[in-house]
Amino acid sequence: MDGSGQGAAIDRRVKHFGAVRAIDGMSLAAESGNEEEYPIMLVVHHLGKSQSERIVWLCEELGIPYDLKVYDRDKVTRLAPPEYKKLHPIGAAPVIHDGDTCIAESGAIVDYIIAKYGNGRLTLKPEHPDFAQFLYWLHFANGTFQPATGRNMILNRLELPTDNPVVTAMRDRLALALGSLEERLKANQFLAGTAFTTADIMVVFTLTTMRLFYAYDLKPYPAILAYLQRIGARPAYQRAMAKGDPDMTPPLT
Ligand SMILES: N[C@@H](CCC(=O)N[C@@H](CS)C(=O)NCC(=O)O)C(=O)O
Repeated sequence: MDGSGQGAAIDRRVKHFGAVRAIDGMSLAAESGNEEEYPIMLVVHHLGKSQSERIVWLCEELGIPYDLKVYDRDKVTRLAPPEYKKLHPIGAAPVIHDGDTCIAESGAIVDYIIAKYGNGRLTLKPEHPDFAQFLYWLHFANGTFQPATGRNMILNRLELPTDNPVVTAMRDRLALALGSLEERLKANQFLAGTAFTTADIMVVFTLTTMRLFYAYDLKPYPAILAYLQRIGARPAYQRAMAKGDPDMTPPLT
């Protein structure tokens, strides 16, 4: 290897991440015909049953090479183990490394990977008629929907009376979020419209795996359930779930 060009990039993957993973990454790049475009290998640190599944799924949708490191949650606290907490000062999943760069926060990581390796895929340009909708649902995921669900999860653990005004207000907020998703998906195949985008990748965790932590009912939302069937049929989603959480049946119903 001469220290420059593709040979150096391949060598680096082997050195950093081990031969088996490097071979996996190279074959993925070869399949997508993008070896030249992806000289750097990402490391996705996935905490079991967590929002980092979004990043595994994104990499699978894009067909980019990446090394997956899976960490189990602490059995008692269900939090990330100490080795995960050391990865980034925020101590929460997801975290990625891209060479010397380390970033956390799902939305930031999704935007980073799309900007660097997306080649215009899974996003919409400002000229696109659905651009505003795309941005809205992309940010709705962690700006409104996931916080609403998380607050209900915590309140549920406190076992407060069901008529407690805070409990009622938070349930109403979640119902409003689910109702707006239902209305959107009644009329559209995906959240941005006809195109599958990172808005879908951001929202789906809260509709699926999050229900293992707060088991809200999706039966009143047939359009959401039909959407989840479309998501579950995507080969990249299936691959991501099988790699990241092989013991979990994704909650799609
Ligand atoms: N807004 C953050 C949320 C990060 C977060 O709360 N991650 C959870 C997993 S879903 C976590 O790491 N929990 C374990 C812990 O806090 O130790 C993001 O989207 O990245």
